[in-house]
Amino acid sequence: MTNWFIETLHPWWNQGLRTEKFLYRGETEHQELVIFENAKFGRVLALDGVIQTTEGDEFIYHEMLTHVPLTAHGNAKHVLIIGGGDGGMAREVLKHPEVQHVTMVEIDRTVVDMSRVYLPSLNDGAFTDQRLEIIITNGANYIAETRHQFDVIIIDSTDPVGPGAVLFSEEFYSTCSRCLTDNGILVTQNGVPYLQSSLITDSWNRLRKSFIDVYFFVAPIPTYQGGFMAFGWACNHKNVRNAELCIIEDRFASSPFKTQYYTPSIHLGSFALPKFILNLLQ
Ligand code: SPD
Repeated sequence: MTNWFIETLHPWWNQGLRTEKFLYRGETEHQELVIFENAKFGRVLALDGVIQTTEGDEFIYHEMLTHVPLTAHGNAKHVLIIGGGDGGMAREVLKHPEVQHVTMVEIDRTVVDMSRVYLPSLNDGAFTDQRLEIIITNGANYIAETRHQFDVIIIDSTDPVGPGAVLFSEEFYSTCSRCLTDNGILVTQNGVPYLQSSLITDSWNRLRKSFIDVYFFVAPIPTYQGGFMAFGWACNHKNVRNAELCIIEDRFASSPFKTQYYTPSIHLGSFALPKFILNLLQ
């Protein structure tokens, strides 16, 4: 008999991935965690029935949410990741030699532990890097209480349901703004605009209350079905986003690491938004 994992994120459109084998299935303190194998995408991690990452296409998401802000900043020494329990975001951030310290605040210890066991290519050594500090707590509480300031804050969240909802709130964005250094950049996962149009409109309105420059950039990630995924960009300086291609190219050339999706041209091009997405910024 063929088994399928049916993702039921959207009320009118389901996505099915064939399950060759289940590696883990259980209720954590916060959510239902499932890890299984699929012949095309490799190992797949889902939370509360929603696909979070797959070995096959995770590189697009993790590269874009790290190399775009870090290369645009140019000298990010202190980076905060909210979420990121699978380790993919930390892996990409730590490719930047200028980064001195990464704080990863993940609410669910079991996601970190099971990703370490069943998805080792996601962190690929990041979990033993001396520059990484993992804190298990609620990201919104952490940011409200911390006295640290960060050059880049990356919100590697789930969709805005359950424990992830607070990470899309006006209050959370305002606290992030206070925790950024002068040229600091906040980036967020903002859903797939074609299917989750209210996410981008809501974040657009909420982020602009706390930041001078707010915009979005996009990338297509196959298992986040429905076309482009949008990533939020928020900064208190306008010129950080508008760095010229030659500057991004020079910075990228001086960092000797490999990518599978990110290039300086993709970096700039990802800010060119299709009209139907621009129409949502109102
Ligand atoms: N619709 C699912 C969006 C999931 C985004 N978060 C993924 C976490 C990967 N590190």
